[in-house]
Amino acid sequence: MSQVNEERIPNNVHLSDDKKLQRALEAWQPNYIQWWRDMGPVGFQEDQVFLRTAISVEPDGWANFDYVKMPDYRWGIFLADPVHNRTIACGDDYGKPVWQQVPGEHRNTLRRLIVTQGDTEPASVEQQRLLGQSCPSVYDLRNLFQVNVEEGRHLWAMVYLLHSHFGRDGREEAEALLERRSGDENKPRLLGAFNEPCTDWLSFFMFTFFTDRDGKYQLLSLAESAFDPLSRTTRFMLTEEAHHMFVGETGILRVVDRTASKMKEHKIERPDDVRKLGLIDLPTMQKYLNLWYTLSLDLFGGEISSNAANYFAAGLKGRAKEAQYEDHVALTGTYGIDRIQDGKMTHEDVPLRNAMNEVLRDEYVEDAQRGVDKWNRTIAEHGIPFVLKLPSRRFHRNVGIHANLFFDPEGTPITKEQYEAKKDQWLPTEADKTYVKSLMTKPIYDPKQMANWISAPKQGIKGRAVDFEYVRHEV
Ligand code: BYC
Repeated sequence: MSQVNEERIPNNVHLSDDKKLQRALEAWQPNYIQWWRDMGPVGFQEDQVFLRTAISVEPDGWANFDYVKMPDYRWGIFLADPVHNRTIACGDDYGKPVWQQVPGEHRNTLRRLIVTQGDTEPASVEQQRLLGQSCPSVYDLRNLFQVNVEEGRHLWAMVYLLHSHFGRDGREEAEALLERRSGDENKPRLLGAFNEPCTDWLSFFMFTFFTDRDGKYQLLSLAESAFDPLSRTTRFMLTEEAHHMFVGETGILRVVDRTASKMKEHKIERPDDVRKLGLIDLPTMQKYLNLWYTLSLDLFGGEISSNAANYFAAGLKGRAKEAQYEDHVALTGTYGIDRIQDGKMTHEDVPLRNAMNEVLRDEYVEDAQRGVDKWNRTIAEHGIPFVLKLPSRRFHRNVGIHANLFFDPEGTPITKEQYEAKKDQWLPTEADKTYVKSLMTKPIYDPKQMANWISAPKQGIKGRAVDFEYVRHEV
């Protein structure tokens, strides 16, 4: 193991050269571990888990796979290598050199963006802390913990920036990141979706597919930041994020595959008959999809946003893969938005900068559709006439111009009464949640077994078999 990794906090940022910063982070570390023990996965803390740990940013050797007890995980600080002569990717200062330090005029805004990003990471661990108690297999249990420890590392990534660039208020924000709690009325997490319960595995797979994908797009957008340390840290976070979305995409694929194959085998179509076999029926999956997709759409912020315009103008956030666009200043274009005004659907052309949240959401929707298409191909391969659909982005929104209005999943405006009357067909009901949870009351800790409601994965992790003992759990 390299010298770097023998330090108390593994890093590639020469932490030992800055004793003050090193001491401050080493003082935060025990509080973080305490938070992990209090709010991380319930149980399993003394088990050996086969986990990937980031050890460098080298493309062909960045991770080490081995058994580790979660509280001993080596959470480290890794920034992607600097890009030589990197210049500002967008906005008013397009083409000027990027900043290695935070400019005074952007200090508050940058701190807020970093805190918002940082807040989602522990929030998701808190949301998922009970899932180990109902896992469908040891393979899935390990993937859950992999996601959890890496969200913990992403918190470290943001806390490093707060400590190294924002002085005392940065340190205070780092403490506050360990104090807010997902779903707590008095000290909730900052963004809506991160206060929603995620206590069954269908929700977990939807979350890692839809909500982690918001993470991907927000990180892509922050990777374009003129504040170079933020760009470098988010670029490396994206490497880990890919696995989280894989967990969601393949998780749902396996649920869909299991249900559709059994529907074919038993020649059944009615959801009740599917449930009699202990499987998750496709209309219920559609409801969970509707919920997590729309909660995740909210995470992009308002469609028309002066915040987004200011971030772009200042070069704090760009569009995903900003280089793919021709005009990086975006002062002239407009973006067409359909919205209800005075009770009527109207069309509005918004200055492009103010629509940057919507531009990012467009890319997200397209990417999400690609995964849904895969699920549908699997359903079709079994000859089942059912298609999962992304609902309209106006449906069930709590943030932006469609919030507090009523639309059906096709995006057609309806009355509150019509919405209330149909809501149970579109979103999971208490009865649906109870049913889904009833399938997961007995966790599977035997590596040779898989829950009835999900197919086995095609392959295991890092060349290991699917039934490898990914978690050595003492029952
Ligand atoms: N819930 O102009 P607006 C991830 C607030 S996920 C509650 O519309 P803006 C991960 C907003 O703060 C990625 N409040 O929005 C995934 C503002 O408040 P003020 C996380 C919300 O500012 C899975 C007001 O509404 N990263 O990494 O353009 C597992 C009007 O704001 C919400 C980031 O989010 C909401 N959903 O955009 C683990 C990146 N949305 O100013 C991890 C950093 C908006 O009126 N954050 N508000 O007090 C940002 O870039 C922006 O803050 C947002 C909002 C895109 C979130």
